[in-house]
Amino acid sequence: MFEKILIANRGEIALRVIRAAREMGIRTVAVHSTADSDAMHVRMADEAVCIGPPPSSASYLSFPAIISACEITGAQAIHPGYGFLSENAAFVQAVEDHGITFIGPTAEHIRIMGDKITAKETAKRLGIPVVPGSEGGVSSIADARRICAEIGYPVIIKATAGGGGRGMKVARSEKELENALSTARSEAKAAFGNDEVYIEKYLTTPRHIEIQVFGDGKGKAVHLGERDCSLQRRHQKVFEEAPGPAISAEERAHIGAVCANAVASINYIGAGTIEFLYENGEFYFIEMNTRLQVEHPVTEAIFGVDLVREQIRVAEGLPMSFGQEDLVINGHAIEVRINAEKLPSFSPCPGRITQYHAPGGLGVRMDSALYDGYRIPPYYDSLIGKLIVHGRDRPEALARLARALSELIVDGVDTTIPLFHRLLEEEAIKTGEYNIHWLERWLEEAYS
Ligand code: MV4
Repeated sequence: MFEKILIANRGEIALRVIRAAREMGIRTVAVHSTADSDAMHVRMADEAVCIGPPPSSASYLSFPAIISACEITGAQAIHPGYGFLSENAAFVQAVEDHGITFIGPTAEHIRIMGDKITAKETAKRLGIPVVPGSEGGVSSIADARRICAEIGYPVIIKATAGGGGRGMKVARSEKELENALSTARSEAKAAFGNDEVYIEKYLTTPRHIEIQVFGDGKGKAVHLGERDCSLQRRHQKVFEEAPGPAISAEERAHIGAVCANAVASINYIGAGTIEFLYENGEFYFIEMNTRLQVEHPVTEAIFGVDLVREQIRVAEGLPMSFGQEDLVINGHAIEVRINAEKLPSFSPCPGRITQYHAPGGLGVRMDSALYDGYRIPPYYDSLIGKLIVHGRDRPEALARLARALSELIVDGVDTTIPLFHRLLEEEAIKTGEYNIHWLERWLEEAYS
């Protein structure tokens, strides 16, 4: 049993991990930059170690600083949260080389899924449905023309080293192909130092549906249904819900079993998310995330499980505390991301929080590291809280969200809270009839 773990992260996710550890009787070590000396995760952990100056590259991303903090405090394991080092295979390797347990998947699984072509090949081999397209990277324009003639236009060109929407180009016809290919290549080279690209059939109006999986690393795995995360702005999720309003119980059971079997067969350990585009009743794999995700609380709400606790358990070699038969959906959950951003530009808005009041009551969870007087530093991302609501059904969750938002006070900086008040008035949100393009189109109208 771990006696002490280190959390290599900050903000709400650091608190999330500290909370799970404390309930398990495990002591916690926070790490922080000099910009975060007053942060809540530093106060809430049992111990804290300053690991460097404000830029993440010199603190939250520094292998030697974090590994030294482990050695100084005697922490036996590291939880990476999300972002930062959570999907860095070289970090996992370094941690293990120092005899420390990484609370997450193996370096090898992270590496496979980090390369989008290898990820897709692996998914296909494991029986997961993928988007039609090139087998691996595309080398020549002739190659590209042949593939696109086969799959039909429109097509999308993606960077092998990409992800999160960067380095993608759509070609609507053969005329546009050559240009799209060379632009995608040079953008990929500039952004990732790797100009390899691959081609897929472009799906015009899909939903983003992701399946939560969890493995014990010993050939056992389960799925915890899907989340619909279609409401995004510039590849940043804004509003997430579970279950997906467009997914039937039969579809869930089928794609869920496919995903659980796939990760079981590779002895996957811990939490993972298999991302799909969903259109006309079909699922198409796009990527796998080998970490706990920001939006994991909606899944926790409807299944009544603690995913961080399970991550810690399996990292210790303990079995998962549930099997597939124990995982029954109860109601509906929605998360909205509260960012310190000024609308309509969504430009970051760091500064001092003059007043913070979290909503409460039945079915309300506020994951945030804010407090009265806290100064949001300008160095990190703008997520300052997640409001998660749970109801017996979707209408109840929506009503609860409106009620909870009306109680939430974040003064001193601009936030995305007003956006959600407006969003909840929309018919498409009430009915759940939206896709990956809906939010950007609505923002153009609503904020013009
Ligand atoms: C696509 C696509 C349409 N067709 N792939 C964007 C981020 C990356 N994870 C995958 N992305 C997309 N891949 C094919 N074959 C459309 C998108 C996409 C998108 C996906 C999910 C959520 C929001 C999106 C917004 C624009 C484009």
